[in-house]
Amino acid sequence: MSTEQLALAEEFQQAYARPCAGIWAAPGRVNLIGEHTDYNGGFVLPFALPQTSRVAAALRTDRMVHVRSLLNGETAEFSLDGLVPGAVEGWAAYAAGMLWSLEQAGHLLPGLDLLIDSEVPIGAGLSSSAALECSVGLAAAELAGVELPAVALAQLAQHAENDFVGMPCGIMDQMASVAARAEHALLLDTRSMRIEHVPFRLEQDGLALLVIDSQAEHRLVDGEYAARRAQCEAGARELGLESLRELNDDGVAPEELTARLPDPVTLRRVRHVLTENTRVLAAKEALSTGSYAQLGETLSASHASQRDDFEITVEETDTLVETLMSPHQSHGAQPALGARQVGGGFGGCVIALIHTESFDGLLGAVQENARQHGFTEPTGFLAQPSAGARRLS
Ligand code: GAF
Repeated sequence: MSTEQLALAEEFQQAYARPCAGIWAAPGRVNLIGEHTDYNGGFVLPFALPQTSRVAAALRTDRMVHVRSLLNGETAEFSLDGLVPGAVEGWAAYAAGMLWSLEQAGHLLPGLDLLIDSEVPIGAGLSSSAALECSVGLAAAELAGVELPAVALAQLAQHAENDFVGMPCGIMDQMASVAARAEHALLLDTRSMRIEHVPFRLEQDGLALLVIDSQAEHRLVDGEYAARRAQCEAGARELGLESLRELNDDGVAPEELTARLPDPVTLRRVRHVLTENTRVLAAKEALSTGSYAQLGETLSASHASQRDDFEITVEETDTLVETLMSPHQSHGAQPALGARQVGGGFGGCVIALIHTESFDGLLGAVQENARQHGFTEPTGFLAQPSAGARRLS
């Protein structure tokens, strides 16, 4: 056991006056590209972060669940009997929802004592909620003797988030958390659920992927995400399609949409999804062939499409992207090769493909720029594509 795992096991012992049966972990993710395509049957290309949600767990002999978080010191208690959406709220709803979802799928669970810790930044668009759901799901399934393939676990976690928490997300975050591989990005076709692990090692070329938390408030359960999803679904209906993905299958050019979608908002939303799916496949190709200039351009084009067509960026993230791409760096750094906002939108993180030696200079430049604009100072780190959910001990 690592020092961190020992510390979590000791905390469990203190909280519940008995040892835990094991520790499970599930990572947060960065989406390299493919935003708001997952609920449109499209493509996404995320990778897992080294930062995980970890849960120490042990079975109980009743049907009660006690879940404690080391992040805020709070404990929630509920019974699995009569557990319904709305019965548990706040952070604990993600854990309760996962257990509810497992039971809904016919997997009868015993009671559980759970202790949760996490390094995944919360509310930054790095999927702290999917990491929590998947770590709890993995722990509960294993302790209850339920064998679940990764895709089934991800789908149950999505069901928890959609129908217990009330966030109509797609499947990307949960799939990235359970199925990612170290040093690879995960190309996922969300319609067929086919996955391909794409080698993603930038160091050998002197490049790195910078993640910058804009610190701009990022809230997804407040209606904008659901509104975008509804607009996409309405667009598909208007075009007589089951999902907007079919536009890519049919080789429709973005310009052809203008005549078919008279409402300008619907036109912009649909155009984003169509062009973003094309960009995911282009990014995968660029990654596979080491064409980093092209990869960078594709990332920046994704940001522009999120800003102009999907309208989910905010001033803080637009400014971050502009600063990262600016050739006039005052900190002796080369501009990024490409940059874009990641995740559901309306704040959160920006990623940038950068020359590794420019890390300090670029971070300094965006921090100085944020101060000038009166924004909260952003923080940043270099992301390492890491392994998916697993048992640690
Ligand atoms: C959030 C959702 F949870 C994902 O399913 C996905 O739609 C993403 O926003 C946007 O690409 O992370």
